[in-house]
Amino acid sequence: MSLVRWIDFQVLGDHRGSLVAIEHGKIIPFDIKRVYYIYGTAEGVSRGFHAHRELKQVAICVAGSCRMILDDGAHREEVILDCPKKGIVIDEMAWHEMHDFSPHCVLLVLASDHYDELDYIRDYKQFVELAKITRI
Ligand code: T46
Repeated sequence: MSLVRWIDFQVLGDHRGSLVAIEHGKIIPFDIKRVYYIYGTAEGVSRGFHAHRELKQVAICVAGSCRMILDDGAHREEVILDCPKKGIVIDEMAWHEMHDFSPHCVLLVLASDHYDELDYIRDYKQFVELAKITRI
C-alpha cells in the first residue's frame, strides 16, 4: 500500500483568483488543534528528519515547492509538493523529510495536537525499531 495519501481541496475560484477553505470536522481526518507554517527556508536546507509517535498532520504547499520523503521504516516514497489544492497526510509513525525548498516556498501544516517535543522520534534507527514493533 502506498504511503502517500493526498487530500484534494475544493477551490472556490473566480475571476479574481483562488480561495481554499478548510473547515473543522470536514475533509481533514482529525480535529485540528494547531496550525503552523514553514517559510523562508534557506537554499539547500532540509528539514524534518523525524516521525511523530501520535501526531497526525496534513501538509499543504501553499506557495512554491518542496520534495517530501515519507518512510514507514520498511519503505520510502517521495513526492513533490507544489500545489495549494492538495494536502498530503503525514500519519503518526511516518518518518518525514523535506528537501529542495524553492525560494518563497510556504508549507502550511495542520496538526492534530499541540506541540510536544516528547512526541518526536528524531533518531532514525530508533524509529525503525519502533516501527517494526508497531507493525507486529
Ligand atoms: C513536522 C514538520 C513537517 C514549536 O515550538 N512549536 C511548533 O508547533 C513547532 C512545529 C515547532 N516548534 C519549535 C521546535 C524547534 O525548536 O520550532 C523549532 C523548529 O522545529 P523543527 O526543527 O521540529 O522543524 P521541522 O521543520 O524540522 O519540523 C516541523 C515540525 O516540527 C514537525 O512536527 O512534522 O515540520
